[in-house]
Order: sequence, then structure tokens, then C-alpha cells
Amino acid sequence: MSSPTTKRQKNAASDLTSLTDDLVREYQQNGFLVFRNFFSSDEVEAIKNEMSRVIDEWYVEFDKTGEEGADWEEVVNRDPLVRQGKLKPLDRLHSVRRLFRISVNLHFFKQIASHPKMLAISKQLLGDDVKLLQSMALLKPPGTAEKKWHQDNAYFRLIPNHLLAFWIALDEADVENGCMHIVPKSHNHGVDDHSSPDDDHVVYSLTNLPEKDKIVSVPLSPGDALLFHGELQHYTPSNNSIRMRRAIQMHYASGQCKPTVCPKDGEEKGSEGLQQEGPTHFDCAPCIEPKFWYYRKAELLVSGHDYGGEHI
Ligand SMILES: O=C(O)CCC(=O)C(=O)O
Repeated sequence: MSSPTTKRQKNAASDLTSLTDDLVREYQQNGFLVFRNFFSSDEVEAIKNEMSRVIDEWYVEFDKTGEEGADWEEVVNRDPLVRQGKLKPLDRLHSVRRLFRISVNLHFFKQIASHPKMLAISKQLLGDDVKLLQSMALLKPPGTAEKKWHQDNAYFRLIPNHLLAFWIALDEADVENGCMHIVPKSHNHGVDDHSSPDDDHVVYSLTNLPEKDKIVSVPLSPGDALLFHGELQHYTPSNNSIRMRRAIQMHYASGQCKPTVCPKDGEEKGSEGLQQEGPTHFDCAPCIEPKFWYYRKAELLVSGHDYGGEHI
């Protein structure tokens, strides 16, 4: 990639409880905002320590239960290159690419999911009924590969498209070690075609790459946050440094969102709404990406009313 524009915005966020009208407008127009010091250094350290603890526990307790109620196979996703023996990790931490559905499986991250700043901004942008759609800790150890260009709602397929993500850096993240790259304003025209080369269910990415002069890189320092719309095109390059790159990513959606149609056959696959419990698949047999229907089950109700009318 030629050198993309770099975004260094300076919205101070240490005491952020709501967005100004100007920031709301900017988010709506560009599809993203950057907040400096969104999480304190203590919060960043606590999250990194918890990630290391979880990974250590997983290695030690591999055949055992681990934290009560946690689904360890679901939580700890080792890097594909490590699994295939193509990359030799320095240590346990460097062997893992992702901790998945962390708010469901790990008490510590369940609390992070209701972080006052993320909750306040999500409610402001999405309305009072907010669900945590998906929670992940994303590790990009040295030598690990890119995450290809995609729009998150290509996975979730929710209507209306009232969903957003916070991507919070835990290490210095720059172009060399795989920081976020985005296409501003690309959230304005719906979900573009995505495909899975060779039926690879892990790689599901934009069929047509964005034009290079539209791409903006977003270097962040530990604690900084990128807030972006669920249909903004984004990507992270491979980590070509000797430095670790860790982040957490929390997706929130309006409780009004519903699963839409199957991208493969165009059929509606369910009218259940965005449920916390219940069926995760929508009988999507003809779809080559059945795996992705799973992602449309929300992890937690964090604010407002559930479909059953329950209030928290
Ligand atoms: O953190 C990364 O490397 C990419 C995260 C991302 O875009 C995703 O998982 O949707």
C-alpha cells in the first residue's frame, strides 16, 4: 500500500460523558472519531494483565475447566500461523491472536462492556436500548498477518445499521505493527460485496479493495480509542515490527436491530430480533458462510429494554 493519510485527531476523552453536537455530526459524516486517553493507563494495564492471566490459565488448564462457566475453546483463538507451525511464538502471549466473546466468558470483561464512557456514547448514538453485540481482545504479535478489508455489518447483517465499535489500543499501534486503517465516509452506502476465497470461512473480506488515496491510517497510543460505524470499511496490516500490538474491540448495537436476509440466497432467516439467548443460526443451509450467522446473537443487554420487556 502507498502511504495513506494519517489521522491524529485530538479529542481529549479523560472526562468524556457525552459527545458535543459537532462531534455527533462529524461521526455521522465521516463514520469515525478518535479519542485520546479514552482509557486511563491503570485501565490499560489491568486489561493487559487480565489478557495475560487468561492466556496463561488457558495453557495451564487446557484440559480442565478454567474460570467457571468459561468456554475455553471459544475464548482463546491461537494465531493460524502458529497453529500451522509456520510461526514460532516467543511465549504464550505471542501465540494468541484473539480472545473471543470475552464479556460472556470472563467476568472482568463483562464489567468493561458496561464502561461508563462506552455506554454513554453508545446510548447517545444508538438510543437507550443498547446491546453488546460482540467483545474481543485482539492481539497482533510480531510476524502475524493482516486482517483484510471488511465492514463489520457484512458479518452481522443487521437492519437498521445502528451498530458501532470501539477499538481501544493497549500498546502503541502504528503502521509498522498493524494499526487500524479506515476509509472515511465509506459507511454511507451500505454493505459492499464480501467473499471468502477458497471457501475459507475465516477470511471474509471486501471483494473490491478501496482506492489507495482514500485510505487513512489511525495510529493510536495506549488508552486511545477509535470509534467507528459498523459499516465503515477497515483493515489492519500484518505486524512487521518486533513489537506486540494489543487492542480490545467492543461492538454495540441498538436493541431495535434485527437480523436481515441471508447474503447468499436473499431469504429472511429469522424475525427473532437480536437475541441474547436462543437460536444462533437461522437455518441458513444454502449460505456458504453459515458460520457468520452465529455472530448475530448479542452477548449482553447493557442498557434499556430487552425484547421480552425486561429492564436492567
Ligand atoms: O485488530 C485487528 O487487527 C482487526 C480487528 C477487526 O477489524 C475485526 O476483528 O473486525
